[in-house]
Amino acid sequence: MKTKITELLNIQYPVIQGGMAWVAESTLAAAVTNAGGLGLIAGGSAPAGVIREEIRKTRALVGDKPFGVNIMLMSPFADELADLMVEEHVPVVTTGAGSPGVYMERWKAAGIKVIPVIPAVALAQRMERLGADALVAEGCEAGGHIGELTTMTLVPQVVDAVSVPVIAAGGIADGRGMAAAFMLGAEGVQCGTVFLAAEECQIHETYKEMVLKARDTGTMVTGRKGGHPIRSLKSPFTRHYAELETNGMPQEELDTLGAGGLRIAAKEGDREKGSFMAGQIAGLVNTCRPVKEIIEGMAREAGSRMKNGEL
Ligand code: TUI
Repeated sequence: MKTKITELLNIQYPVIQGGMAWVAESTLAAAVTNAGGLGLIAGGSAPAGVIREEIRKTRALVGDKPFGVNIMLMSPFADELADLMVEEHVPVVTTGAGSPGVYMERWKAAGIKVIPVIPAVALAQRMERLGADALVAEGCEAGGHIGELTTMTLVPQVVDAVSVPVIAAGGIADGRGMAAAFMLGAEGVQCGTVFLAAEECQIHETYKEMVLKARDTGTMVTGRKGGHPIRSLKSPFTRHYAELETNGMPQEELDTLGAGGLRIAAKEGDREKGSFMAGQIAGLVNTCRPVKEIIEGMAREAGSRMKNGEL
């Protein structure tokens, strides 16, 4: 399966695994890379030492095959992670939750492929001007920190506004979604939720079960008022958080509660205190499968649904 993205990243299938904080570590990233996609390690809010370990573990599992690191730009450790990317010769860096402008020149000079995740056209154009190699256009069906636009509306508008390849994200978990993304002009997909339910994903069993059991209406968005909207699975925690928000809890306290909640969800599986981030496509994800089966199934189905049978 050949697209500009497979050529750019030197991968077999144009499937990128989302850089999910507290979720995407070396085991999952290596499984995705070894299955022919691009596995990502999430920088999340971890310090450089932790991510250096994950990079080395991933390399031990994938050899020379490409992988990436996602840098969450709201992290207090974003600066040291930016340096780490250069020191460790990480082949691909994706960024989220902000603009990577200050790091771009250094990364490009080091030969790193830089792929910012963006939720709007103006940001896409800014990132292209800064030298982005490709963009992930992420619609608000996605889990975690989201923008305003849906994948259906965002992707074609970004595709028309830039000349670098566009990867679609938000609401894609099977070959139908992948084929639809291609019809909108995307050249690849980034998936998160479907990999939460992968056999190789190391999250707490409760988190996985919640994804597998979720229905179409099983997620909600909190944090809109404070300007950091987050989509997660409905739970006692999200309902409590929404109440605190309505009752006017200061944004800083809400942010602390939310950020800590993701670690609790992934590591402890505590429904009362955890923030179980997942996308709206969780309703379609009903089986726990090996990564290889997910990626190959998706590519096969997408190919057979497209007019010429080939992506
Ligand atoms: O980044 C994500 N999804 C995330 S990050 C995350 S961890 C977190 N925890 C607590 C609070 C906040 C985050 C969980 N999920 N997706 C990519 C994404 N990037 N979505 C939206 C954006 C984005 C937003 C603003 C990208 C750029 C941007 O730029 C603003 C500007 O003007 O610089």
